[in-house]
Amino acid sequence: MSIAQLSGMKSSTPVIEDGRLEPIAAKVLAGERLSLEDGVALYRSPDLLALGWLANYVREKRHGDVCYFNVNRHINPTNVCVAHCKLCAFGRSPDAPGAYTFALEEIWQRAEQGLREGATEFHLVGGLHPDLPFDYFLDLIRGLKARCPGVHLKAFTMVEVGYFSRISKLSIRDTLLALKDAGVDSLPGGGAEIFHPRVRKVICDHKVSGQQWLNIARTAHQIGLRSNATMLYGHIESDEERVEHLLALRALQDETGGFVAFIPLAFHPENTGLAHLPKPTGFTDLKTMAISRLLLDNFDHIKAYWIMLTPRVAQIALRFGADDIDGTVVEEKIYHDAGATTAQFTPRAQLERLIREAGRVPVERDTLYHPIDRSKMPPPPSRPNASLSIIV
Ligand code: V47
Repeated sequence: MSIAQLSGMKSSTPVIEDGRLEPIAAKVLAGERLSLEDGVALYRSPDLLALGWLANYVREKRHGDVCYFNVNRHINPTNVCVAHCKLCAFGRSPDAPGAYTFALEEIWQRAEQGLREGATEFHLVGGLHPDLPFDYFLDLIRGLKARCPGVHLKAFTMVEVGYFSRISKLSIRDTLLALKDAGVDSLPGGGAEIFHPRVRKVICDHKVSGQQWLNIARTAHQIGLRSNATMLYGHIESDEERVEHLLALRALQDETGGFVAFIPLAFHPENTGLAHLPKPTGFTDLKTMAISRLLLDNFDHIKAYWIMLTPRVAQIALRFGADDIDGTVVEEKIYHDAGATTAQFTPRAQLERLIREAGRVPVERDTLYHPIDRSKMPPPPSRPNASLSIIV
């Protein structure tokens, strides 16, 4: 049976080649929730075009042709990290070559540069430093808010929050309240990896558990801090473990409604403790994007992070379920330490071109997906002899 028959749409819509997908397609078209078994069947199917069609159907029902992007800047205060996760090429011991920790002034200067470039969001994540006190991070945030009051601070993963709670001896709730009070506006989605303990034991043994990650996210949402969520795929996880991960996020979203966007993250093995593993392929990237859109029926946004997917695959993902291509980024370390060959910065004109050529309508957004109208905003501050004004 064709999807056209199932949906009553024009016969030019594609045919499902893999008959096992037909009952799942019928559920999607009827707006019914998919199960664990459905998710695994989607992963096991080679019928990428049918999957993409279904994900695109759901995506267009929610967002039409709109595709979001933002003007942001990533800042990684330190790469010194006690966790030594096998999956990571970014973290270093304090005395290892390439280890760095920015002085607060350096971070604030980077942020002020970001402000001049028109950034509406700073994305701050870093290592679990053995010596920096929690106050360093609170001062960092207070200083950013004082210097760039209009910029949204999306800062610190659930893993960092768990670590801050340990070193400050505050409860998770009080740690989050202190961060919020200092000026954190929301949390990024990193550190989720794959929740299953079998996988975590191998790829990130010393991090918070999957259950702890979910509990920290729950507490953040309860005190009014929204967050993103991620899944790191393409290493040692099984299809079932991927789908269980997605369904755990869906269950928490049912409870709190606090997740803003989901970002599937493709594993980059170079320079990691898992460098012997092959990189996930484009097929897996697009499948994971589509399956995420189909399973996460209570998430508004699915992001195709161009740094990780490459701009080419991210662009195609805009027709496989994604409604967001992330932002200008400017300076990226986590993926580039792990062998990413993408640029670190994509100007907004290029993001808009990628979106338009995929037949979508680019809409600049803030972190919480409110559209931004630059004509109604004050121009970004300029500095005499500023070396670059690259974005707006
Ligand atoms: O937490 C680390 C992952 C995450 C590798 O919330 C790796 O808007 C692949 O979370 N290969 C950081 N992945 C990135 C992240 C993110 C990115 C963009 C937007 C948002 C958002 C969040 O990257 C880490 C970890 O899960 N990671 N090392 C690696 N070798």
